[in-house]
Amino acid sequence: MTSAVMMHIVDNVAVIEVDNPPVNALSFAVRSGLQTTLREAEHNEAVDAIVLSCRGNTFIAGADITEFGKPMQPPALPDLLSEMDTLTKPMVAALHGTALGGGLEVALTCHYRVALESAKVGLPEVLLGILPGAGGTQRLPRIAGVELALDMITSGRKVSSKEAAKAGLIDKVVSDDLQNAAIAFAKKVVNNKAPLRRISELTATVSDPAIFDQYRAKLAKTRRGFDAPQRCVDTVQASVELDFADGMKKERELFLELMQGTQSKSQRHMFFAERMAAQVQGLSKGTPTRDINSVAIIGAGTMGSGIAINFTNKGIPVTMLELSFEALERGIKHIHRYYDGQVAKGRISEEQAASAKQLVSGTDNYADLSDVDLVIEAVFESMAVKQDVFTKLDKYCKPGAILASNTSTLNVNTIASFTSRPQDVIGLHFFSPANIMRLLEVVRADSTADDVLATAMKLAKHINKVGVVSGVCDGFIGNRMLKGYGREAGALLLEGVSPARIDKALYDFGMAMGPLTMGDLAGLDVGYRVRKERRERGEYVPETDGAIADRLVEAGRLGQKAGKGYYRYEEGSRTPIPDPEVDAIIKEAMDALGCEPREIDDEEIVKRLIYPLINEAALILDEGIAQRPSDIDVVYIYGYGFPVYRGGPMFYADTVGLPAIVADMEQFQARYGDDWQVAPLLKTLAEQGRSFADLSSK
Ligand code: 3H9
Repeated sequence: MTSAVMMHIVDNVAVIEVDNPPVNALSFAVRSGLQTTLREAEHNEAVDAIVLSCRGNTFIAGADITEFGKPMQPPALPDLLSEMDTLTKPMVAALHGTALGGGLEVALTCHYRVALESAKVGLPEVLLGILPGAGGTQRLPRIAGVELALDMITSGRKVSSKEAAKAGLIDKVVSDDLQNAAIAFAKKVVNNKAPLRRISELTATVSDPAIFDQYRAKLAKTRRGFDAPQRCVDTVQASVELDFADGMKKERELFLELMQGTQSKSQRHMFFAERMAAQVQGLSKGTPTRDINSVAIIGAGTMGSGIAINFTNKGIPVTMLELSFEALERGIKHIHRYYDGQVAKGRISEEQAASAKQLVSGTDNYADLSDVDLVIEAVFESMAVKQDVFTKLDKYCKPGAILASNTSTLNVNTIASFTSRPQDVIGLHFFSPANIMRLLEVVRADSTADDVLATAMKLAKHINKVGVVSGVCDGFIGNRMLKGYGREAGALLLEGVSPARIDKALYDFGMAMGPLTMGDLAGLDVGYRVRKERRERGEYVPETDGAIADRLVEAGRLGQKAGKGYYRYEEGSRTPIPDPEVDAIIKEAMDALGCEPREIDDEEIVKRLIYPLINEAALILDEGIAQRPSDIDVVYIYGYGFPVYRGGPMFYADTVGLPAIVADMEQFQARYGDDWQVAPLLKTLAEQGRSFADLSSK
């Protein structure tokens, strides 16, 4: 017995308890403790049955992910569970919290399962780029049916006790006193002399075997580029076509293959990166936070109303401020429409929608904001407009209110200077659509108080966002990195590579969409205006910069909103269609600038776009704008559609190898000039044989 697993006997029932905070993961101590206590219970004549339960907040939430990639100390989980399957005394798992992955696999090896109403069960391995590797793919279809097993295993979805009980996966649901209920259940099994129900002895059947190919086809679209979901289908199919022992062999083989692959390493990296992002340098766990019970949003446009929904979803009242009545009404209607849509989709009830709508009010008067705890400004991206807003906020808001800007590029220090309380000012950069995208860049200005920053990070989690701290610079972490990405897309066009080829290369790399489709979505006029203003200010902007985009804008092709940009769009459709008119504009620009077409393969297209991201990120790290490389990965995956199976730009750079990236960049520099200058940090790491991961110690 180890201190991670304890056993005591109640009325001839051995109660084995796992105690391994925070989530009772199946570390070596737990596996070996379980092995010892189970053997003891099996051999103890005073024991008639076994209850397996956990202390703390949850039943076992899975294998210990920190042990992955290291040599596994025996007993390995599959071996432990094979042994458990031979035990002759009834075993009952008592489930509370989240019984996930290896935790659910342990429970499925017990003969019965009793769960708290609030408990959830799931096999989320696929989200880590692997598949359940301790019998989950073979036992779940045998007990819960192939359909539910395919759904749960390929999506990683957590299922409520109620749903699990309906599928036969849980035998009894109780509202409290779980351990005693499980003991009573075990005693009943003993008294009734009920046979042991080993799931491994059941048969998995499927009414229509076409379901496997249907799943494969669906996942090829919804989980494009991911290996694990397809392999999950293979293993569930094996549960139907092979006997239990051979199915287990197949599961093992595919599990190991995925575990050793780069995709799983990337996805596991993201699991920890996301949690690491919550740790803010200079803040301790004890940093106080301010209460946020009411929010005001300045600006009721698409962004402002999207931001508002995050708070109303959590029951926090929101006051929208707009100077024009029409704009205010439009914003509030947008929020109401969102809730009506949720009702129509069956996600919430009419009553829930009605109470969420009631949380939204509107005003055109700053004096009405005198009592709110947090204000988020989401107005037009101009410093003069921000100055006007923040001067008023400073005048009307109560002391201690947090004043945030949703600016995506402007200097938050300057914005803070418009108030007499710069310590209360912070950047909260949401990504569109603001109620859906998970990223929140939290911009720490020079004077931002620690408790304001800590409050913002806590709030991010509360509204289901992943907060990442950024320092102040033009574009913060995410948008600043896009500079070279956009530049190279434009340069490739001038080398005769079509928009569709550029976008396809990046889409095939795994990006949610290519750079030009993204440009059309965001609107090409924004960049056009910026370049024009810079030229008018006398700043040097090379003729090639935005050469195509500017011509498109001047031809009225502003992007999706105009029905045409780099592509054309049919009425009401977002599908980009290549347009010969654009080819002609590109040709005209190439002729005007004396550009020669070049043969460029997809590999170069990807390097030309992704390496500038990595290079700019290296500068951002060097300047201390980002706290650590993994934060940058989180920004790109949650905010910019970077494929999670590549782990984010920094992790991807490490998998390619920094010396190889530097060598390619030096070649590009020789051909294209100093835009390709390698960042000092990137060069140094490459020379020293180190990686970005080596910088991620905190
Ligand atoms: C598996 O089981 C494979 C098997 O099929 C086969 C094996 C052969 N291991 O998320 P939180 C840490 S694969 C180690 O903030 P919450 C986490 O890093 C596994 N550590 O809490 C964090 O540490 P820190 C399948 C883990 O309440 C702390 O616990 N299972 C693990 O918001 C708190 O986490 C999964 O994929 C772990 N398995 O959510 C489940 N899990 O405080 C993964 C968590 O130092 N876990 N930690 O930052 C989760 O989904 C959530 O953590 C959970 C709690 C829902 C459990």
